[in-house]
Amino acid sequence: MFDPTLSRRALLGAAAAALVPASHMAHAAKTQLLRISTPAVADDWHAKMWTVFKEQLDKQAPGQFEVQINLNGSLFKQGAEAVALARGNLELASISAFDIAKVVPAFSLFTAGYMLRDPAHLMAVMGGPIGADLYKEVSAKMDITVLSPLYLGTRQLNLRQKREVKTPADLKGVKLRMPSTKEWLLLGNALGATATPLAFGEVYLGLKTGTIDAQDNPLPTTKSAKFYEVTQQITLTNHLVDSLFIVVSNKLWQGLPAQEQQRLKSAAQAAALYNNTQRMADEKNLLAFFESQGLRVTTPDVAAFRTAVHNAYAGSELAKQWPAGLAERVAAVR
Ligand code: KDO
Repeated sequence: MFDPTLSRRALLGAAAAALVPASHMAHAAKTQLLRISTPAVADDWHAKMWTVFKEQLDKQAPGQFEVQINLNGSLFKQGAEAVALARGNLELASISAFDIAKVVPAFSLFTAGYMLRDPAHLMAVMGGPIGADLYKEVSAKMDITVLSPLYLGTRQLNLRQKREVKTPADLKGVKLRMPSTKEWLLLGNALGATATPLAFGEVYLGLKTGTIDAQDNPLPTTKSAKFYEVTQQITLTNHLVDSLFIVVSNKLWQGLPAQEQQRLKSAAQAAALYNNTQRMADEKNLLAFFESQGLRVTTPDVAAFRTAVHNAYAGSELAKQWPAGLAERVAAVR
């Protein structure tokens, strides 16, 4: 229906816009859009960290950046972010070692089970000279710049039904959901299960309906994505100290003045620190929560899993692509 008040307001708005001084228009045009895409659910720490990122930028450079946070893979689906960044269709994302390994084979070392000891080891490796060298290769080959590594958590098995799981042999025939790349499938099979590819957004329903028997994720994600509602057991395999990398498109990065680069980097580091702190605290406390929800928490023979996984990787095509001595250098980092 025709609303005279609205139309008068609209006309006044248009008139006011026409009177905006040119200097202000120039300022408005300078605002840099930062599109972020992540498959993470709103409640997970690596989704919430982007608000920390945004708040820090808004404080340090008011009006300079427009930060647009897209969750649940709503802008780009899981795994598609790196290509979108390289093409300049996306400015920022948190991508995994698995995503990077598709283009930089050395990175697949960090997709291997039982390679990193704990979050401190991960951050020391990725924040030190090994990380710095690899990031140069990432920038050259993928057209993205790593602003900060972060800790996604230590991956644990989460089963739809209760089951005795002591060694990898006990997972024979278990359809263990993994993301779809060959590096992920290798990990799932190395654990003794039948790795079954499925996107993150479909895991809840897959567990509910029984198209898959299990999934593996760090405990904070098993909570935030509510997988505990449709599963009965958590088995503490600790098989992967998992990482993500906050990355920015070189199309944006290389055109930014040094001060703005510094602001983005510092906001990314603040976001990563927030994520890491919250996540590690959660990992200490969540088992009690899962038990209160009726899940059984079990401890398998981790040494048996470690040996089987190491053997599986030792004979793999993937390991042939690891630069000589890199695994030893990683292990020596304290
Ligand atoms: C997953 O699909 O299991 C995974 O944990 C893989 C990670 O690399 C990362 O993509 C993560 O999902 C998403 O960020 C959702 O938490």
